[in-house]
Amino acid sequence: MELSRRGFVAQGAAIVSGAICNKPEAFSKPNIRKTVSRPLIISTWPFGEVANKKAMEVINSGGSSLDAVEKGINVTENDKENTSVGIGGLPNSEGVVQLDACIMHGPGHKAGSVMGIERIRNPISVARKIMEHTRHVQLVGKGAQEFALSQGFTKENILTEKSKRKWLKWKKNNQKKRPEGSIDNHDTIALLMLDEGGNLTGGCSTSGLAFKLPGRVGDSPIIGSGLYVDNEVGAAGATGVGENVLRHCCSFMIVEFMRQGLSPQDACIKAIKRAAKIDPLGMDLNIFFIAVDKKGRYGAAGTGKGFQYSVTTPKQSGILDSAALSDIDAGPVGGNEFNN
Ligand code: SD4
Repeated sequence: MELSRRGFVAQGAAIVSGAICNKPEAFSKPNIRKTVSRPLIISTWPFGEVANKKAMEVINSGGSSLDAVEKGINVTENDKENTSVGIGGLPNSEGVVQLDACIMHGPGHKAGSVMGIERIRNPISVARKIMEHTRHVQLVGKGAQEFALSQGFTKENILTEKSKRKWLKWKKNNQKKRPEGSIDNHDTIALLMLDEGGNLTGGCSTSGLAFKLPGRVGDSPIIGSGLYVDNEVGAAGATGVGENVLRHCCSFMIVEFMRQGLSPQDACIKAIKRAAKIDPLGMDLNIFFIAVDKKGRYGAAGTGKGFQYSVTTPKQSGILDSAALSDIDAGPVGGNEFNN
Protein backbone atom coordinates (compact mmCIF):
# COMPACT_ATOMS: atom_id res chain seq x y z
CA MET A 1 0.00 0.00 0.00
CA GLU A 2 1.53 3.29 -0.99
CA LEU A 3 0.36 6.41 0.73
CA SER A 4 1.36 10.00 0.45
CA ARG A 5 3.49 11.82 3.03
CA ARG A 6 0.76 14.01 4.41
CA GLY A 7 -0.63 11.12 5.83
CA PHE A 8 -2.25 7.97 4.78
CA VAL A 9 -5.34 10.06 4.16
CA ALA A 10 -6.63 8.59 0.98
CA GLN A 11 -7.05 5.02 2.18
CA GLY A 12 -10.73 5.02 2.87
CA ALA A 13 -12.05 4.35 6.30
CA ALA A 14 -14.63 2.32 4.47
CA ILE A 15 -12.38 -0.70 4.09
CA VAL A 16 -13.89 -3.01 6.61
CA SER A 17 -13.88 -6.75 6.52
CA GLY A 18 -14.92 -9.63 8.69
CA ALA A 19 -17.34 -9.10 11.47
CA ILE A 20 -15.98 -5.87 12.86
CA CYS A 21 -17.47 -2.62 11.63
CA ASN A 22 -16.55 0.96 12.32
CA LYS A 23 -18.94 2.25 14.92
CA PRO A 24 -18.94 6.03 15.19
CA GLU A 25 -20.77 5.90 18.50
CA ALA A 26 -17.71 4.28 20.04
CA PHE A 27 -15.74 7.44 19.24
CA SER A 28 -17.13 9.31 22.22
CA LYS A 29 -15.85 6.75 24.70
CA PRO A 30 -12.11 6.65 24.12
CA ASN A 31 -11.27 5.28 27.53
CA ILE A 32 -13.71 2.46 27.61
CA ARG A 33 -12.34 -0.67 25.96
CA LYS A 34 -13.94 -4.02 26.35
CA THR A 35 -11.85 -7.00 27.02
CA VAL A 36 -12.02 -9.71 24.42
CA SER A 37 -11.69 -13.43 24.36
CA ARG A 38 -8.18 -14.77 23.99
CA PRO A 39 -6.02 -15.35 22.07
CA LEU A 40 -6.19 -11.77 20.87
CA ILE A 41 -4.04 -10.87 17.89
CA ILE A 42 -3.62 -7.37 16.51
CA SER A 43 -1.44 -6.19 13.66
CA THR A 44 -0.73 -3.14 11.56
CA TRP A 45 -2.65 -2.52 8.34
CA PRO A 46 -5.46 -4.42 6.64
CA PHE A 47 -2.99 -6.91 5.19
CA GLY A 48 -2.20 -7.93 8.75
CA GLU A 49 -5.49 -9.75 8.99
CA VAL A 50 -4.28 -12.77 7.02
CA ALA A 51 -1.21 -12.87 9.23
CA ASN A 52 -3.47 -12.75 12.31
CA LYS A 53 -5.56 -15.61 10.94
CA LYS A 54 -2.47 -17.67 10.29
CA ALA A 55 -1.30 -16.98 13.84
CA MET A 56 -4.70 -18.10 15.17
CA GLU A 57 -4.51 -21.25 13.05
CA VAL A 58 -1.07 -22.05 14.47
CA ILE A 59 -2.37 -21.66 18.03
CA ASN A 60 -5.43 -23.76 17.26
CA SER A 61 -3.26 -26.55 15.98
CA GLY A 62 -1.19 -26.63 19.15
CA GLY A 63 1.62 -24.21 18.30
CA SER A 64 3.16 -21.85 20.84
CA SER A 65 2.57 -18.12 20.83
CA LEU A 66 6.06 -17.64 19.42
CA ASP A 67 5.24 -20.07 16.60
CA ALA A 68 2.05 -18.13 15.98
CA VAL A 69 3.70 -14.72 15.80
CA GLU A 70 6.50 -16.00 13.61
CA LYS A 71 4.30 -17.96 11.19
CA GLY A 72 1.79 -15.14 11.04
CA ILE A 73 4.44 -12.63 10.05
CA ASN A 74 5.92 -15.15 7.59
CA VAL A 75 2.68 -14.86 5.62
CA THR A 76 3.33 -11.16 5.01
CA GLU A 77 7.02 -11.74 4.36
CA ASN A 78 6.18 -14.36 1.74
CA ASP A 79 3.67 -12.14 -0.06
CA LYS A 80 5.45 -10.89 -3.16
CA GLU A 81 2.83 -8.22 -3.72
CA ASN A 82 3.67 -6.49 -0.46
CA THR A 83 6.50 -4.13 -1.36
CA SER A 84 7.61 -3.31 2.15
CA VAL A 85 8.03 -6.63 3.92
CA GLY A 86 10.09 -9.71 3.05
CA ILE A 87 10.35 -10.95 -0.53
CA GLY A 88 9.15 -8.24 -2.91
CA GLY A 89 10.23 -5.48 -0.51
CA LEU A 90 11.55 -2.39 -2.25
CA PRO A 91 15.34 -2.20 -2.30
CA ASN A 92 17.76 0.44 -1.07
CA SER A 93 19.21 3.11 -3.34
CA GLU A 94 21.66 0.57 -4.80
CA GLY A 95 18.91 -1.87 -5.71
CA VAL A 96 19.63 -4.25 -2.82
CA VAL A 97 16.81 -5.43 -0.53
CA GLN A 98 17.89 -5.17 3.11
CA LEU A 99 15.40 -6.49 5.64
CA ASP A 100 14.89 -5.72 9.33
CA ALA A 101 12.88 -7.61 11.96
CA CYS A 102 12.59 -8.29 15.65
CA ILE A 103 10.64 -10.54 17.96
CA MET A 104 9.92 -10.32 21.69
CA HIS A 105 8.48 -12.86 24.06
CA GLY A 106 6.99 -11.71 27.34
CA PRO A 107 7.90 -14.69 29.53
CA GLY A 108 11.60 -14.29 30.26
CA HIS A 109 11.62 -10.86 28.55
CA LYS A 110 13.37 -12.39 25.56
CA ALA A 111 14.24 -10.60 22.35
CA GLY A 112 15.92 -11.21 19.00
CA SER A 113 16.59 -8.80 16.19
CA VAL A 114 18.11 -8.78 12.74
CA MET A 115 19.06 -5.73 10.70
CA GLY A 116 20.01 -5.16 7.09
CA ILE A 117 19.94 -8.84 6.20
CA GLU A 118 20.15 -9.60 2.48
CA ARG A 119 18.79 -12.45 0.33
CA ILE A 120 16.87 -14.11 3.18
CA ARG A 121 13.11 -13.75 2.86
CA ASN A 122 12.03 -14.38 6.46
CA PRO A 123 13.93 -12.08 8.83
CA ILE A 124 11.41 -12.64 11.64
CA SER A 125 12.43 -16.30 11.69
CA VAL A 126 16.10 -15.32 11.80
CA ALA A 127 15.33 -12.94 14.69
CA ARG A 128 13.69 -15.80 16.54
CA LYS A 129 16.73 -18.04 15.98
CA ILE A 130 18.98 -15.29 17.31
CA MET A 131 16.79 -15.05 20.38
CA GLU A 132 16.65 -18.79 20.97
CA HIS A 133 20.05 -20.01 19.81
CA THR A 134 22.55 -17.29 20.68
CA ARG A 135 23.44 -15.18 23.69
CA HIS A 136 22.90 -12.06 21.61
CA VAL A 137 19.92 -9.90 20.84
CA GLN A 138 20.92 -8.28 17.54
CA LEU A 139 22.80 -9.38 14.46
CA VAL A 140 23.42 -7.18 11.46
CA GLY A 141 24.29 -7.48 7.75
CA LYS A 142 26.76 -10.10 6.62
CA GLY A 143 27.10 -11.68 10.07
CA ALA A 144 23.35 -12.01 10.29
CA GLN A 145 23.21 -13.65 6.90
CA GLU A 146 25.98 -16.09 7.79
CA PHE A 147 24.19 -16.97 11.01
CA ALA A 148 20.96 -17.53 9.08
CA LEU A 149 22.72 -19.84 6.63
CA SER A 150 24.21 -21.78 9.52
CA GLN A 151 20.67 -22.29 10.83
CA GLY A 152 19.41 -23.75 7.56
CA PHE A 153 17.99 -20.66 5.85
CA THR A 154 18.62 -20.43 2.13
CA LYS A 155 19.80 -17.48 0.10
CA GLU A 156 17.57 -16.40 -2.73
CA ASN A 157 16.87 -13.42 -4.92
CA ILE A 158 14.24 -11.44 -3.02
CA LEU A 159 14.15 -8.49 -5.43
CA THR A 160 11.07 -9.15 -7.54
CA GLU A 161 10.67 -7.80 -11.08
CA LYS A 162 7.97 -5.45 -9.83
CA SER A 163 10.20 -3.97 -7.14
CA LYS A 164 13.14 -3.79 -9.52
CA ARG A 165 11.06 -1.78 -12.00
CA LYS A 166 10.02 0.64 -9.24
CA TRP A 167 13.61 1.05 -8.18
CA LEU A 168 14.81 1.70 -11.75
CA LYS A 169 12.10 4.31 -12.18
CA TRP A 170 13.02 5.95 -8.89
CA LYS A 171 16.69 5.92 -9.89
CA LYS A 172 15.99 7.57 -13.22
CA ASN A 173 14.01 10.35 -11.56
CA ASN A 174 16.35 10.91 -8.64
CA GLN A 175 19.79 10.84 -10.22
CA LYS A 176 20.94 14.11 -8.73
CA LYS A 177 19.42 13.70 -5.29
CA ARG A 178 21.13 12.18 -2.30
CA PRO A 179 19.26 8.98 -1.50
CA GLU A 180 17.48 9.17 1.82
CA GLY A 181 14.61 6.77 1.43
CA SER A 182 11.13 7.32 0.22
CA ILE A 183 8.53 7.70 2.89
CA ASP A 184 5.82 6.82 0.43
CA ASN A 185 6.35 3.15 1.08
CA HIS A 186 5.73 2.14 4.62
CA ASP A 187 3.68 -0.90 5.34
CA THR A 188 5.63 -2.68 8.01
CA ILE A 189 3.91 -5.50 9.84
CA ALA A 190 3.93 -5.35 13.61
CA LEU A 191 1.90 -8.17 15.16
CA LEU A 192 1.06 -8.47 18.85
CA MET A 193 -0.54 -11.37 20.61
CA LEU A 194 -2.09 -11.93 24.01
CA ASP A 195 -2.34 -15.68 24.32
CA GLU A 196 -4.77 -17.82 26.26
CA GLY A 197 -2.43 -17.98 29.21
CA GLY A 198 -2.29 -14.18 29.36
CA ASN A 199 1.26 -13.93 28.02
CA LEU A 200 2.32 -11.39 25.43
CA THR A 201 4.46 -11.91 22.34
CA GLY A 202 5.17 -9.58 19.43
CA GLY A 203 7.06 -9.30 16.18
CA CYS A 204 7.85 -6.69 13.57
CA SER A 205 9.20 -7.11 10.03
CA THR A 206 9.98 -4.68 7.20
CA SER A 207 12.14 -3.86 4.21
CA GLY A 208 12.27 -0.35 5.64
CA LEU A 209 11.93 2.85 3.71
CA ALA A 210 12.18 2.33 -0.02
CA PHE A 211 15.43 3.41 -1.66
CA LYS A 212 17.05 4.12 1.68
CA LEU A 213 20.79 4.61 2.00
CA PRO A 214 22.55 1.23 2.07
CA GLY A 215 22.98 0.21 5.70
CA ARG A 216 20.12 2.37 6.96
CA VAL A 217 18.26 0.76 9.84
CA GLY A 218 14.86 2.05 10.96
CA ASP A 219 12.80 1.49 14.04
CA SER A 220 11.36 -1.92 13.20
CA PRO A 221 14.19 -4.14 14.51
CA ILE A 222 14.96 -1.90 17.46
CA ILE A 223 13.58 -3.14 20.74
CA GLY A 224 11.65 -0.29 22.35
CA SER A 225 11.13 1.59 19.09
CA GLY A 226 9.39 -0.57 16.49
CA LEU A 227 8.29 -3.10 19.10
CA TYR A 228 8.16 -3.53 22.82
CA VAL A 229 6.66 -6.25 24.98
CA ASP A 230 6.42 -6.17 28.76
CA ASN A 231 4.67 -9.23 30.08
CA GLU A 232 3.42 -7.42 33.19
CA VAL A 233 1.80 -4.59 31.27
CA GLY A 234 1.30 -4.82 27.52
CA ALA A 235 2.87 -4.57 24.10
CA ALA A 236 3.16 -1.97 21.35
CA GLY A 237 4.34 -1.92 17.75
CA ALA A 238 4.96 0.75 15.13
CA THR A 239 4.74 1.57 11.47
CA GLY A 240 5.61 4.78 9.67
CA VAL A 241 8.78 6.79 9.34
CA GLY A 242 11.29 4.85 11.40
CA GLU A 243 13.62 7.73 12.09
CA ASN A 244 10.81 9.53 13.89
CA VAL A 245 9.79 6.48 15.91
CA LEU A 246 13.40 5.81 16.82
CA ARG A 247 14.12 9.29 18.10
CA HIS A 248 11.31 9.03 20.63
CA CYS A 249 11.54 5.32 21.63
CA CYS A 250 7.83 5.21 20.99
CA SER A 251 6.86 1.59 21.63
CA PHE A 252 8.62 1.61 24.98
CA MET A 253 6.93 4.91 25.82
CA ILE A 254 3.51 3.49 24.96
CA VAL A 255 4.02 0.49 27.23
CA GLU A 256 5.14 2.80 30.02
CA PHE A 257 2.00 4.87 29.61
CA MET A 258 -0.06 1.68 29.84
CA ARG A 259 1.85 0.86 33.02
CA GLN A 260 0.66 4.16 34.41
CA GLY A 261 -2.90 3.06 33.76
CA LEU A 262 -3.76 4.41 30.34
CA SER A 263 -5.72 2.26 27.91
CA PRO A 264 -3.72 1.05 24.90
CA GLN A 265 -5.29 3.61 22.61
CA ASP A 266 -4.80 6.48 25.02
CA ALA A 267 -1.22 5.38 25.56
CA CYS A 268 -0.61 5.53 21.78
CA ILE A 269 -2.21 8.97 21.64
CA LYS A 270 -0.22 10.29 24.56
CA ALA A 271 3.05 9.02 23.08
CA ILE A 272 2.32 10.68 19.77
CA LYS A 273 1.36 13.94 21.46
CA ARG A 274 4.49 13.91 23.54
CA ALA A 275 6.70 13.24 20.51
CA ALA A 276 4.90 15.83 18.38
CA LYS A 277 5.15 18.47 21.10
CA ILE A 278 8.93 18.45 21.25
CA ASP A 279 9.61 17.58 17.64
CA PRO A 280 9.94 20.25 14.96
CA LEU A 281 8.02 17.93 12.64
CA GLY A 282 4.98 18.00 14.92
CA MET A 283 2.04 16.45 13.15
CA ASP A 284 4.27 15.55 10.19
CA LEU A 285 6.07 12.84 12.14
CA ASN A 286 4.13 10.26 10.17
CA ILE A 287 4.09 7.60 12.88
CA PHE A 288 1.42 5.01 13.71
CA PHE A 289 1.03 2.55 16.54
CA ILE A 290 -0.90 -0.45 17.78
CA ALA A 291 -1.02 -1.58 21.39
CA VAL A 292 -2.57 -4.26 23.56
CA ASP A 293 -2.56 -4.60 27.31
CA LYS A 294 -2.50 -7.53 29.67
CA LYS A 295 -6.26 -7.25 30.21
CA GLY A 296 -6.99 -7.73 26.53
CA ARG A 297 -7.77 -4.11 25.76
CA TYR A 298 -6.30 -2.85 22.51
CA GLY A 299 -6.12 0.27 20.39
CA ALA A 300 -4.20 2.21 17.78
CA ALA A 301 -3.39 5.78 16.88
CA GLY A 302 -1.38 7.73 14.34
CA THR A 303 -0.39 11.24 13.39
CA GLY A 304 -2.87 11.28 10.52
CA LYS A 305 -6.01 9.63 9.28
CA GLY A 306 -6.13 6.45 7.26
CA PHE A 307 -4.12 4.07 9.42
CA GLN A 308 -6.00 0.84 9.91
CA TYR A 309 -5.19 -2.22 11.92
CA SER A 310 -6.38 -5.80 12.06
CA VAL A 311 -7.84 -7.51 15.10
CA THR A 312 -8.52 -11.22 15.42
CA THR A 313 -9.99 -13.24 18.28
CA PRO A 314 -11.44 -16.77 18.30
CA LYS A 315 -14.84 -15.21 17.62
CA GLN A 316 -14.18 -12.37 15.21
CA SER A 317 -11.71 -10.90 12.82
CA GLY A 318 -11.65 -7.61 11.01
CA ILE A 319 -10.10 -4.27 10.25
CA LEU A 320 -10.49 -1.16 12.37
CA ASP A 321 -9.70 2.51 11.92
CA SER A 322 -7.14 3.89 14.31
CA ALA A 323 -7.55 7.13 16.18
CA ALA A 324 -5.88 9.98 14.30
CA LEU A 325 -4.10 12.85 15.97
CA SER A 326 -5.83 15.23 13.60
CA ASP A 327 -9.20 14.08 15.03
CA ILE A 328 -7.91 14.22 18.55
CA ASP A 329 -6.88 17.84 18.21
CA ALA A 330 -10.27 18.61 16.78
CA GLY A 331 -12.30 16.86 19.47
CA PRO A 332 -13.10 13.44 20.87
CA VAL A 333 -10.78 10.58 20.13
CA GLY A 334 -11.70 8.10 17.44
CA GLY A 335 -11.54 4.38 17.88
CA ASN A 336 -13.31 1.11 17.60
CA GLU A 337 -13.84 -1.90 19.67
CA PHE A 338 -15.13 -5.40 19.53
CA ASN A 339 -18.48 -6.31 20.96
CA ASN A 340 -17.76 -9.58 22.55
C1 SD4 B 1 11.07 1.88 8.76
N1 SD4 B 1 9.11 1.88 10.11
O1 SD4 B 1 11.97 1.16 8.38
C2 SD4 B 1 9.72 1.28 8.96
C3 SD4 B 1 8.94 1.43 7.74
C4 SD4 B 1 7.51 1.16 7.94
O2 SD4 B 1 5.46 0.61 7.33
O3 SD4 B 1 6.94 1.27 8.96
N2 SD4 B 1 6.78 0.78 7.04
O4 SD4 B 1 11.20 3.08 8.94
